[in-house]
Amino acid sequence: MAEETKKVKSVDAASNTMLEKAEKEGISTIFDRADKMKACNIGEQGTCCKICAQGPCRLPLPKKGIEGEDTRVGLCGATPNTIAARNFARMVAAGSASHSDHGRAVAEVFLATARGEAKDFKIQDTKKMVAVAKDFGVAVTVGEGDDEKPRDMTEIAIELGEKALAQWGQQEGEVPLAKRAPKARYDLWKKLDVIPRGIDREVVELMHRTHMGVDQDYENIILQSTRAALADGWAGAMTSTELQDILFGSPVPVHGEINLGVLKDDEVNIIVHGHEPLLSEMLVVASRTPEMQELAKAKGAKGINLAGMCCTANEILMRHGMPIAGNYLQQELAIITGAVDAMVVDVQCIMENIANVAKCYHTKVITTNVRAKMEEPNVVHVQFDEHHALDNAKQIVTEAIDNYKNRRSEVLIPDEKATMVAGFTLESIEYHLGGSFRGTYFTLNDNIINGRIRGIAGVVGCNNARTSHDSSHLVLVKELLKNDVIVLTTGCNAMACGKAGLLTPEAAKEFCGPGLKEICETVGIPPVLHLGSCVDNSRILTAATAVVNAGGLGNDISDLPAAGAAPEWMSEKAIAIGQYFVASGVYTLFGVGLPVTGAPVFQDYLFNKIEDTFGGKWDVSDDPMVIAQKMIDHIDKKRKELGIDKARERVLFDMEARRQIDEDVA
Ligand code: NFS
Ligand code: SF4
Repeated sequence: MAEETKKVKSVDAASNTMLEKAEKEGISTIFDRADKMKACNIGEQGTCCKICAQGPCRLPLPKKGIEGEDTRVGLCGATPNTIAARNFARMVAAGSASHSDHGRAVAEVFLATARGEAKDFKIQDTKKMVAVAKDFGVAVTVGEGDDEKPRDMTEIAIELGEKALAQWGQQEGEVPLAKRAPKARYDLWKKLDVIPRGIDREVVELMHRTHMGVDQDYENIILQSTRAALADGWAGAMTSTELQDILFGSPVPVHGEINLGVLKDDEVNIIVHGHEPLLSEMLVVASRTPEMQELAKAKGAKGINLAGMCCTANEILMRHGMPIAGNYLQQELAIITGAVDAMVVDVQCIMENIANVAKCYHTKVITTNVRAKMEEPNVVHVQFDEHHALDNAKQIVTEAIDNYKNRRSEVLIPDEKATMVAGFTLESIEYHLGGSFRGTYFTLNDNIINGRIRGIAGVVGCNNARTSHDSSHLVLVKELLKNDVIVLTTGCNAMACGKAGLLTPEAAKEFCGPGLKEICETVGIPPVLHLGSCVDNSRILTAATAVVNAGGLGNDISDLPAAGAAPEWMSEKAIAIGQYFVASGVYTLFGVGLPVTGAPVFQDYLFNKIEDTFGGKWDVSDDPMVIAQKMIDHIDKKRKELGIDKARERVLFDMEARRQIDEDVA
């Protein structure tokens, strides 16, 4: 672990205030547990196999390293490479399953809405629906020639819903959105036979192949991992993004506020935490009804304050400008303020310990999804059902209002909150950077070609309690900006950037190199564009494709001066995302560490050889400055290959400048 990333628990002042309060009140948080429990050295290397009862077979690297032939094998003879590849593959399967099952839930609600069975929902963006319907092969007109006219919107919606949902159970052929990739990429996938046939099928096959005694060729395991990962990025997750936009409205840039300071002393605070925006959309509606507002006032509160946490937060921010209380590592800390009257959770990234922390305060934890229950007695379950969505939402808001009076002593809400602009999409980037009349990616490409923008970075992903909260995110993003690399962000990185003031147009002046600064100031955009939640990483894929299609920067995503990173990753979803980025041609760097070090041959495949196949590859460093440097070097290499490398000098940092950065984040 790089020293500077371990120095402090968090670089976020609001979080540190809450950690002090936690200590004073004797509350255990993930930050304390990370200090006390060391990660397992063998698991960290990726070479612990526990897929059958003859194991766990543990194959750590010898202390002295491998001398001569590597003779390590498990009971069945599995090599470290097979074991690490299987473990890696199962992370891809779980990650892909998580995003995709979210997508399935969205598709089901979409279809129910189209059929008029989910009365509280209404399709918001019919223009986008028509565009997406075409990609799914749904007819959008009827009649021919002079008789051709637009098809009935309800019919389009129902057929789109059916076709979208059919992707999960599809057994042969291809998932429809794979064709959205640049032609060269699509052809490559076709040649390699990695285009997903159906979403569930690829995850099931990957689980089968990694069962005891099946696939024993790490390259072959990674091919199927690729197919499962593409079933996430270009099918399950992409479908979530598209149908959420159609159903709830495509985001446009909005102002919002972020950090624990958005909680209010004198209002009912409800935090929605998790990932699926289905219920939270309804909670937005419910909390704004006069009925609920009056009830809150009758119980002594000035109003109802709905704030988000983790990706659910990104969803309601993007579409409604609702405030965000914090990212992944702040979920316990929000409760410790003593001001959260209800924490409403759906699925994914919900720490089991929030129920324990809630016991020490008055906070009511409410689970809402049958897939994600908690056994603690202080947790209430209100099952979300799309057919009664508004009633469910009102019931939850009422629970929170009733709980307002139960706040115990010492409420402490940190002062910190930052303003930000979020809600960028494929479509809105086109609008901002292309102008409303031209409306294409040409202008962006021009500015990449002329060197004002050096390249594009996607910086995404989680927080991880093994590193200093938000630190690597910020060091990396600031370093990229200084070097004129525009940053696209999602997930918990987006929130880290928001808290640090990087999601404002004004940030350009302070943080960017001269070229990027000029562009951001002319166009009036922040240098870091917030594209949404983690399923919205699909927006990065479609934006990269739009850049390829606008011309002048090669024929494929792998030709672009672009790179991706997840400096504080922790979730299996991040591995699925990483693999679909690599398979889409992106150089992808992870922080913290990757569980492959115990299998040097397999590691070399992921970090080097795989590039010959996909034009993208994995890399790792726990030092965000090293990640930045590698991304910039890669961007420069691609610029050179494209013949647009003239007059670009990397800003070199002397020790003084670097020390300054460390002080800034500490
Ligand atoms: Ni992404 Fe979002 Fe955050 Fe990581 Fe979890 S909230 S889906 S998985 S921790 S970025
Ligand atoms: Fe051990 Fe092989 Fe069983 Fe894995 S599959 S636990 S290596 S015997």
